[in-house]
Amino acid sequence: MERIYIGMGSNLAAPQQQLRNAIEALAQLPNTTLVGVSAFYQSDSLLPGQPRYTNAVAALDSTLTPLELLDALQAIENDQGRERLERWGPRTLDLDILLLGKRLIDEPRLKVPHYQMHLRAFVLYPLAELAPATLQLPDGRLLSDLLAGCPFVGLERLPQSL
Ligand code: PH2
Ligand code: MG
Ligand code: MG
Repeated sequence: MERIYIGMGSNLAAPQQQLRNAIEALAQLPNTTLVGVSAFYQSDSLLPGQPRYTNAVAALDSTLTPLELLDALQAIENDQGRERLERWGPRTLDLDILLLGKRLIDEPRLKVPHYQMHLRAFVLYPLAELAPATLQLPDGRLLSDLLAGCPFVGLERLPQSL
């Protein structure tokens, strides 16, 4: 059993409701327990000209294999109307595997840790609500160090999330 962190994001079609629906779907995954969900955070899109995003992080324990988990997350994205028109286009739901225990995965379909998680305040601050500051990435970097290098700028933590 491994602790898994999932980054969730939406900037189309009632983003907060999209995240709530995704959380329900995560809780129903086979061989998986939903351990926690962060608050919701709003921020501007990294790509200009798109609606603002709502983001959160979920923690899971699961015995699914990494590719089974990826398939399950993509099925949830598709169920919630995800259209894959362009890379980084606006989306109803994005579910990204951030961390999978201490595994380092470099396969065509799946790279873990998420390659940009250390740069994204909308990932690191919700993650820090669920994980200890001593959390280590596979390369030994500490979550506390990533946070120190990524200021809490442009993020709005919503008072009421779920
Ligand atoms: N995801 C992107 C591109 N830009 N911006 C914010 N604020 N939040 C996201 O989740 C996000 C983004 C592509 O995955
Ligand atoms: Mg994605
Ligand atoms: Mg993403």
